[in-house]
Amino acid sequence: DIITEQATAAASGAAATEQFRSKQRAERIDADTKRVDTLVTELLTAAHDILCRHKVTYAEYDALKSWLIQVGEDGEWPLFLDVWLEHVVEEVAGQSREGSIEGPYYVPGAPRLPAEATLPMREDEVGTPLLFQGQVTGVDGVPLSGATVEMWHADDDGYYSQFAPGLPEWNLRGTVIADEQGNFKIHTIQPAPYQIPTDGSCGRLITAAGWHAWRPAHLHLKVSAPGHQLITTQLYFEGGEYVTDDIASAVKPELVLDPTPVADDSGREVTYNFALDTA
Ligand code: MBD
Ligand code: FE
Repeated sequence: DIITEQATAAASGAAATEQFRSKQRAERIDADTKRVDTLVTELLTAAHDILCRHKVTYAEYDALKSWLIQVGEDGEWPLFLDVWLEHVVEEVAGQSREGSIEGPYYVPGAPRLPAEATLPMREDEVGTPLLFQGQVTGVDGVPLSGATVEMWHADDDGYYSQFAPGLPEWNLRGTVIADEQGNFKIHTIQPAPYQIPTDGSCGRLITAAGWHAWRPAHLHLKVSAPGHQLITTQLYFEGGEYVTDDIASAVKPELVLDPTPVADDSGREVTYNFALDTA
């Protein structure tokens, strides 16, 4: 190919918006007038207070208006919300200490794979090979036969399949079915840090505010078993760039892996276990 399609914020935003619409959590919220009144009034009061305290001008108000309109046009609301707000929602939900945010790039229905498997990847997939292995048990330590470990992550260029052009549909995405003892061994490559697209509204905000645009390299996981609570989490790499300075504020110390080199130095491996609460 002479012309290679470039990754754009608008294309990845549109895909993330589409994904969100199709997988939106099933529970519908009943319009509770009191709750809506309380939350929206407090949000607006906080905004009014900022406008007053900083004497925000008409020019700044118009800049805000035009930026908000553009976020929607770029499809970047999922990105904006998951980077700057989801970590607090996750903390409040306080599901498990092992949990972390889902982010905008989860796609349900990745190919089902046996307990020891290699994630779908290109023949020439770049990156340090990584063996991620462990066991899924209940909090009581009882192995959960046939637990499901869904993993998805970016490639060595920081791109997610289905959200950047030119990648196979399920690249670096899989649904691994653990064995009778709840054990799994997932062969993949180590992802690279993820950069918020610089050519969209979120990128413009980051530049305008003088921030950096990076998340540390991470693996996304959803681990589940019948009768148990789902864990949605992310795992990071000890010493990796941005681990102490994640733009999405989603790193917790217990989520940082320290893989060791394998015997012939052909890659790295790490063991990480999951203990699921009963439903
Ligand atoms: C990501 O890859 C991600 O995991 C989050 C939370 C936000 C933006 C991009
Ligand atoms: Fe991610």
